Order: sequence, then structure tokens, then C-alpha cells
Amino acid sequence: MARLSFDIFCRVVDNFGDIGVCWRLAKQLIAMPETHNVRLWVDDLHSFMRIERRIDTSAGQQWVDAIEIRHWTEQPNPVQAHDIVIEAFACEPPAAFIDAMVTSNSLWINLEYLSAESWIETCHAMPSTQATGLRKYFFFPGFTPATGGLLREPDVVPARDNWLADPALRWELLRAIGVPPPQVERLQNGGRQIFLFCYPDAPAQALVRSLNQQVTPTVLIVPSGVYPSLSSHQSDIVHIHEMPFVSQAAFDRLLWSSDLNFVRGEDSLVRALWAGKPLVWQIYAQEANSHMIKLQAWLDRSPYKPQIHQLMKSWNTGDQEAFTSQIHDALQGINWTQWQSDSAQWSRTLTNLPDLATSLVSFCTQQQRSG
Ligand code: TRH
Repeated sequence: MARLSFDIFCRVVDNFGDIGVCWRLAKQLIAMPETHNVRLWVDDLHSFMRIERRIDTSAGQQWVDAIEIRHWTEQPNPVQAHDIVIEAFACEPPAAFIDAMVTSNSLWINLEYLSAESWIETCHAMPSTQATGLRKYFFFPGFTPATGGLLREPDVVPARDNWLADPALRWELLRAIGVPPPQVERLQNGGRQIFLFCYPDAPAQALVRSLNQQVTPTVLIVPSGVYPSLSSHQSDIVHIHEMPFVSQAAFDRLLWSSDLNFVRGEDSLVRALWAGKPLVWQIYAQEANSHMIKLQAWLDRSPYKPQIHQLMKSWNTGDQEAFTSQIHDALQGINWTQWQSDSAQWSRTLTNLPDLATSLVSFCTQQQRSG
């Protein structure tokens, strides 16, 4: 079997999703028997270091977990292009590198943003004609078999279940991110753990207001800098814990062990789906509210009841008043158990889809065979 070598280009436009997706993809590709080399080009090593502590922000070239990482600067040193070049989110490799791709006859993949809209099925794996003669294709992640699928390591479900089977690991993780011992004890006694990763315009105060009315106490875990003003709303019922940024592996475990996850953007949404717990998604805002169309497309694919659709829309439009009562209702009795079982069921259904890295490798292998 001829093994594949990949270049992945990542431009950090905003936040952590660009590098989050590229780093997960790089790690998954290097673990596959079909892969020989992975070289990841990143323009912003400081953002990268927030989610991967081993990154040396001053290094032009470094290796982490057998992945070569290059700082993508204005004038990168000339190198030979690998057989497959993945351009994440249309970030456009440098002109000199495209020349090197022509010399290597590289296969060029434009990895697109995730969407649940049905039009992506017709664009997925379509060619994009290049004046250079290079073979270039669109590759769309998605929620159906006619797309590239979702990023998922083959062992994510057993890894999650094994980790959850040993509660001591959960308490250890919570202590490691600095949750005070009395709050860990609170969770051990049946308190609710909620993870909050959102954008600054989310109605997070309405969430806390509503949680303050609940009988069950909450430990609300918020990554540092995500919603700094929220801590002033802390009460006896709701403890707000601001945590330091952690590795993707620890991030995933926090999602696995929380009762309810608020996630945002692209990568944390997918990880919350693998957690199989109730989730509230804040989509990345786009011009002219086009993100609301994407949100609706995603909701339409979900098994969630209309009340959860409404709650998700209020979270995304910032409707504090509506969200306060919707989240209150969603956390009650049968509504909550329904939300839990729908989430677990959707997670199971989605794990039956081919995952993105496997789809990508089989697509590239086919293209390489056909020349
Ligand atoms: O940070 P984001 O809002 O990124 C966004 C979206 O991807 C959006 O779609 C995109 O267009 C925009 O960037 C440019 O949300 P996202 O996608 O969930 O990425 C967060 C990443 O950060 C994810 O890989 C998880 C990781 N992370 C950690 O590893 N540790 C942490 O402590 C935290 C808080 C996040």
C-alpha cells in the first residue's frame, strides 16, 4: 500500500475553531496506517498553544506527536510539497507553495466549514478547475453519508465510556482545573455540572438566573475569558468556576462528564455530539443573519422537540427573557429526560456515519489511483 503524506494549511481567522479542527484532523491522520507524514502549517502559534501546551511559539519548525508543525510566515522556506495538500477553510496556500504542488503533482483538497444544509451534498467532492492543471476538490464535513462526515476518532465512544466508568477520573480532572473541593463534593452529591463555552452575546445571565431558581445546585464551568462578567451572578445555588484553557483531550472529558454542554462554533459542537449529553449550540455569527439558516438546517436534522428548537434559537438571538423560561422548562422532569435520551440517540446515530478523516483518506487514495 502506498502511504499518503499530507500538508495541512491553517490560517487562524478568529477564535480556536480553525486550529481546533486542523489539529484534530492532523492527529487523526497521523494515527492511520495509510498515512506516512503530516505537516501542519499554522500562521498563529499563540492561539495554537492555548489548546496544545506543547507548542513552542518561537519555533519555525517543531514536531508534536510525530506531526511536523511549521510556522506559516509571509516567506516560508521552500520545501517539497506532499502528495496531498489540505487547505482548511479556503485559506489559500502561498503562491510559491502552489508552484511546489505543481512540481509534486499534489492533490489539493479544500476542506470546507461544517454545515447541515442539504446543498453541501451536491458540492461535496466536486472538482474545482485550476489554471495550473492541479487536481483540486471541495471536501465538505456534514451530517449525512453524502458528505465527508464528522471528525471522530474510531475509539471515541469506548474511550468516553471507559473514562466515565471510573468516577475518580472525573473528580481528578475537576480538581486539576481548580474546582474547589466543596464544589466537587456538591457534584458527588448529585449537583448538576454545566459546561459553558459561548460567544459574548449569548444570554448567559438568563441561564444563571434560571439556574438560581432550581432546586438542584449547579457548578457552572466557564473557560477563562469566555464570559468574565458572569461570576458576579454567582449564588449559593450556582457556583461559577472559571477554568484555565486545557488540552483538547481534557476539553472533551469535561464535555463527557457534564450534564449539559453549551458549545459554540464548529469543533466543540461535534465534540458535544460525541459526549451524547444535552447540548445548546451557539453558531458562529455571519453577515445578514445567514447563520440562522444554518442553525435551522441543523435543528431540522436533530431529533430535538420543538421546545428545544425554540430554546436554541433564543440562545442564538440573545433573547434573555424567552431563554430564562425555556431553559427552566427544559430542565424539568420528562422534558429533561426526553432531551437526554434524544441527545444520546443522536450521538449513537451519528457514530454510524463514516468519519471525516477516514472519508478523506479513502477519497484521496481513490484519486491517487486514478491519477
Ligand atoms: O473557538 P470557536 O468559536 O471557533 C470558531 C468556530 O470554529 C467557527 O465556526 C469559525 O468560523 C471561527 O472559529 C473562525 O469554537 P470551536 O470551533 O468550538 O473551537 C474551539 C476549539 O478550542 C475546539 O477545538 C476545542 C478547543 N478548546 C480546547 O482545546 N481547550 C479549551 O480549554 C477550550 C475552551 C477550547
